[in-house]
Amino acid sequence: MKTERLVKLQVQSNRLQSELATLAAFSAIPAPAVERIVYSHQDMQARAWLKKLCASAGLVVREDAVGNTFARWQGTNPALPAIATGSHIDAIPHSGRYDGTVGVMGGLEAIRALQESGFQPTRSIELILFTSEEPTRFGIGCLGSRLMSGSLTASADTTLRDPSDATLHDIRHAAGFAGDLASTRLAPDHYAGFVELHIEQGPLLERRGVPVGVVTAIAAPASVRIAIEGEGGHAGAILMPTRHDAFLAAAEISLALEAAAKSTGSIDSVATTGICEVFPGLINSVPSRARLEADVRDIDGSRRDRMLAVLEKACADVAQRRGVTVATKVVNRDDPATCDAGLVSTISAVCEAQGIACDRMVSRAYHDSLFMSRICPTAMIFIPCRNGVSHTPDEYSSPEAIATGVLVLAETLARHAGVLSSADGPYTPGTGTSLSR
Ligand code: HGY
Ligand code: MN
Ligand code: MN
Repeated sequence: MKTERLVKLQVQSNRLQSELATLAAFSAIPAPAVERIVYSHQDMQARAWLKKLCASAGLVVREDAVGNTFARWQGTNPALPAIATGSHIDAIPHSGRYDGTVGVMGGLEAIRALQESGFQPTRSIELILFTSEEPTRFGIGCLGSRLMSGSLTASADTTLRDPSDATLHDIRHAAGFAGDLASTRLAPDHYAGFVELHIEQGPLLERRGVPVGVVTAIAAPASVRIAIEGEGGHAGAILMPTRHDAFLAAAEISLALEAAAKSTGSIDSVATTGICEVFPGLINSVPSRARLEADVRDIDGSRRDRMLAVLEKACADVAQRRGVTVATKVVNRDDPATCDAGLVSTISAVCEAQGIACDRMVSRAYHDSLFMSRICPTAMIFIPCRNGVSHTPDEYSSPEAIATGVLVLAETLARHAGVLSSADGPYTPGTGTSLSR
């Protein structure tokens, strides 16, 4: 089979950098920090700006009932399932400008580079902006891709509430996204494949001096809400032996979770108590209530579940010993994902053809790819970020690193968007065959 690499693929790095800078400015807090909470004014401004950019690239744009946004480059055979790419633009408070946005703006740039190289896809190529990848507003990550993949049902419309106690239903309608939430669900054969470009959010690629990571698996995330009821009272009058201090119970539980993660025997086990609220939160009042939210992950689902079991036991022990009540609620407990071998081999083949070093690796962060893998062959391309830092204002990935990731993404998409002539029959992703133009 005649194969040739795409030539003349030019990533317009200056255009991409200026767009990343523009996107970063849609923020609720001043630079260099970024905050762009889903459906916020800044998020809606950024979405409007991005939709215009996609339209000016000749892409057909549509949004679903929760705001997942799809920008399609129609292929010559639109009946074929598209190959997709994309990521998220929502940003947690006090975060940086590259998490997610590199996958959205880089995906758009990959499409424009292919257009400008004269490539004509047979299978459509679609850019996806996923709604609410971060758990900040609704307490669960990957809201948009969970709904697309059926990992979350339409009941979320009323069960998910934000800190103001407004429902997802009311908030999305106020943002202009109407329609039945069930309509966000995509059929398993809707896409031929999905490839997400993302910063590594870890130090390995930079430490090894390798420009591209080919992700083979995505860690299994779980999050748990823990409510602790103790007894409050006067910080001076209540004697220590009679106290039922809710915060100290919370502290013991958090330390037990840390010990659970450190004692599994694997470096892939991680756990964080990222939220701790204390009531009444006054210096001279013994905490009567505390609320924790814990994030527990591992690349191995059963090892992750063992950590959850240790956490549950620690909650029961602390409740009994300290005379407090502890209620736990598992918000999500997701399986890990294995990336598609065909797409992984295509990305590796593209790197080889381009003379770009690449390493295979796991993703310790979760991504929308975790849920896209439930409905289509999925893989991820990682690029290095400085000191492995992410979710902070000094998150940084160089223009060169980003351009390299876009180049690899563009050619990977092209190899799966082209379909061999009818004599060869339609190309099915997973074989990793490169395609003639
Ligand atoms: O938390 C995560 O892994 C992702 O960055 N939301
Ligand atoms: Mn993130
Ligand atoms: Mn992300």
